[in-house]
Amino acid sequence: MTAPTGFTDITDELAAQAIELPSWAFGNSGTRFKVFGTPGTPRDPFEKIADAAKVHELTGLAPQVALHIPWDRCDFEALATHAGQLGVRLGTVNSNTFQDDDFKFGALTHVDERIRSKAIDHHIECIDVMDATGSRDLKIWLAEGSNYPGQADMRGRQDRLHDSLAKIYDRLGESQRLVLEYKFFEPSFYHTDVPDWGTSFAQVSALGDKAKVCLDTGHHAPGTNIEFIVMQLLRLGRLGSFDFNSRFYADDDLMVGAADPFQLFRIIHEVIRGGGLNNPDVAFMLDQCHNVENKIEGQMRSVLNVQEMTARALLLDTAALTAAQESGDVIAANDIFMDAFYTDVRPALAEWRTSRRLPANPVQAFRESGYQEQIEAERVGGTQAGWGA
Ligand code: LRH
Ligand code: MN
Ligand code: MN
Repeated sequence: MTAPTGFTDITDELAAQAIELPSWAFGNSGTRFKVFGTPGTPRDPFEKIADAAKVHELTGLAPQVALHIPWDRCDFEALATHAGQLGVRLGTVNSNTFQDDDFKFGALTHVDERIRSKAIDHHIECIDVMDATGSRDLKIWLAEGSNYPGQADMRGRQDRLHDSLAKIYDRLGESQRLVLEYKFFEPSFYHTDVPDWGTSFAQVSALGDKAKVCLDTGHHAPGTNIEFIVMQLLRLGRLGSFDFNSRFYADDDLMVGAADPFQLFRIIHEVIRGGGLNNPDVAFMLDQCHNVENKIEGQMRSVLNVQEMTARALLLDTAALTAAQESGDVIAANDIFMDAFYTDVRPALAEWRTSRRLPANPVQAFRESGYQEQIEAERVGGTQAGWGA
């Protein structure tokens, strides 16, 4: 089996790659129509970490796990110790202001000072959790907005958002960060208070250097050139993290690289171009739900998809591409770009994994490991990801 030209030159970058898994991907999830229960589903955060550690053990790609508060509320020091014993670390802490009746008309943007304080306090609690777990990033996604024109004072809400975020920002430790995630719709359908990268950028820029933007790939209108946004945020030094997933229609939260591998390739190309690959300032996270597929396998498939598209993007002949671009040779430039995308790196990656004492085929190794049978026998009454809780 011959590896693609240049494969040996990219193995250091591949070895350094680290992707953060979401704890909620291991819980039961579904749509507003039905949440399917799955045998073996974790009953608590400790079991979610165990499943995440299995993904890392078999792929070598996922050393960190993101938490969601309140879904993962527990003894966080014990959880961090448990994670360490299983060879992983606790990562980003996600706040949640979307499941409390008080926040029906807003949380950080609410007109009522009492409600805003409650929402700010929740974020302070999340930073307390970060202190206990040693996590660096607080990720804020807000479900706030309105459904009808005239329902809300959009401008007033923007001002209140700034005031609330500034209070949260002030509580961050020296090496902690805040990442603000945008989303153009849902659960609000007319306006969202942080709908796009520009709003997130404006809000985080007004806070300070420890505030960055989180880009969730499923949070854009269909047809959006997401790699352009990646390029721009890296250029501006404000890309803090990715929530990777893929989508056909809306915020589908499907396995990254499943719906549109070419888009993932294009995004990673811009990450590399902008110096964001294996750069600690840019966290690679997954934000997915596995409604019908096996959750551990779904997470494995996802990190392997990211790895595959990273390898292809690293193999791009950038010198030839630049020459073609600068000489105005449109066809040659596009050919060079597509050559990298069409390179099948799977056999080379399988061989390289074996050389690092990882299974050539991690999903098959998982199926042969007996882990799924073991958790199905041991865990009775698994919990939902939090969506239906
Ligand atoms: C919102 C979102 C956000 C939440 C997660 C569960 O759609 O992407 O990141 O924290 O889903
Ligand atoms: Mn997200
Ligand atoms: Mn989402």
